Amino acid sequence: MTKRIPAVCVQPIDKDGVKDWICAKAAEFGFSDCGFLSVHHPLFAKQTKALKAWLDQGLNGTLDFMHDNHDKRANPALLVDGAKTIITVRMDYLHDLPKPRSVMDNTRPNHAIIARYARGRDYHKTVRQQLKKLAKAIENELPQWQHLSIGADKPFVFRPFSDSAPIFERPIADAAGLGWTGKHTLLINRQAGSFFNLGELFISLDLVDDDETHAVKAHCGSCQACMDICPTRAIIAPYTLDAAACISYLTIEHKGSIDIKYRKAIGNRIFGCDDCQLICPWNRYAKLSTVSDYAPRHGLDDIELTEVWAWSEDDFLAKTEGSPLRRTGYLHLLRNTAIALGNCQATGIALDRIIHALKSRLGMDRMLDEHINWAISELSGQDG
Ligand code: B12
Ligand code: SF4
Ligand code: SF4
Repeated sequence: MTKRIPAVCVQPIDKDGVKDWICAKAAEFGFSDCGFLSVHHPLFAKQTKALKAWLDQGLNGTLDFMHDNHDKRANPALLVDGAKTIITVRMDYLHDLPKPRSVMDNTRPNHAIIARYARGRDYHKTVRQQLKKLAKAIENELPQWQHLSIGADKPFVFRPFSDSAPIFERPIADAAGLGWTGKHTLLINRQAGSFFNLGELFISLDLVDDDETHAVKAHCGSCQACMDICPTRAIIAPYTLDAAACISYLTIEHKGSIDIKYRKAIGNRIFGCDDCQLICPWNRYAKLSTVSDYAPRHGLDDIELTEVWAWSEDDFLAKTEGSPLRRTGYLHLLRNTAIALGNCQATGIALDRIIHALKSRLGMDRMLDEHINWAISELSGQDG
């Protein structure tokens, strides 16, 4: 009698299986979550209207690029010819878990505070690099997906983005189910808080219906801790940020002089601000990053203001290579550090040394001089 060999029943993969496969692969490349949205989703037209209203109120400060490319924002298919689906991903960036519901950063006023996302390698590079790997992995799999009517038989088109194009990244992630939009305007995930970057991979595979949405329930409730803690009161209403008043904008994006009315509130933050996230109760669930690129470089998570102030331009270039800090430039980092030194706490010899160090840079640039003189006058009031 011949022995019967049981047939191995391999279920052919379906569309949902493809999405599960992609998300599992994304996890291998360091992404903690992943979702899908059609490039034709109705949110793009709606969000473009909301953006125009925001711009009409002048809440963008000097972020002039927000006025550009509204056609592409409203119709992301214009960004990548042939793209059908946006894969939206999150990458957690924390290296240390902050104390829940508290802003401890200000307890060391002589230390420079650099926003947590910016202490290691520039996320724009990391996220896009990992998305490209994901795209290549998908491309390799296409022969297995030919039986599905998702376009796997056509030439594969893809393009990765992370804060690198006129794309509504947070609303895309929100609609695809990666979390909800908090009153501070950032995306929050119930299991992981908000300390993550977002990225998108546009692909030509047709994986979702045009109006398909997986939005999750919002969980801010009656809380408004982020609005109350904001040092400059930049969250002017729930879900509305006056970017021009946000310390992140002032210290990273804004060129030239920083309005005196914000200088005390900036405290010792020399690049970005995390306060509205630090206080958010959902960040008690924040996750540590699994991606080594975010690990702090050059001690940027624990550095004295006087050390940054002493950097030469060559030091700046060496210590910020491949880092988001490059964006602000040497002069503006000095400007921010001058403000922070004006807000630091020192007496006696330490104070004399700081004032001496501040004076030593006078004459380098007129805008910087004005901040140095402000800092000296603030400090001079401290020792009496
Ligand atoms: C411009 C910009 C900024 C500006 C303005 C921020 C802002 N909130 O608009 C500045 C320089 C201030 C900034 C700061 C920061 N940013 Co930023 N920024 C962006 C950028 C490039 C565009 C955001 C945008 O479109 N703003 C325009 C406004 C109009 O959009 P909006 O917030 O969606 O506002 C609408 C909603 O509020 C909506 N609305 C009104 N009412 C209601 C009600 C409800 C219920 C809902 C849901 C919505 C809603 O209408 C508004 C008008 O359109 C994105 C990247 C990208 N391409 O998307 C990153 C991005 C949003 N930033 C990011 C980060 C990390 C930060 C900082 C935390 C950095 C830091 N530590 O210093 C801070 C946080 C400040 C804050 N509280 O938002 C991440 C956010 C990740 C996350 N978890 O959500 C992004 C996605 C970049 C990335 N790829 O990782 N940023
Ligand atoms: S990042 Fe800082 S300044 Fe900007 S909204 Fe949040 S708490 Fe306010
Ligand atoms: S602090 Fe409160 S209101 Fe603000 S985003 Fe977090 S839960 Fe929402």
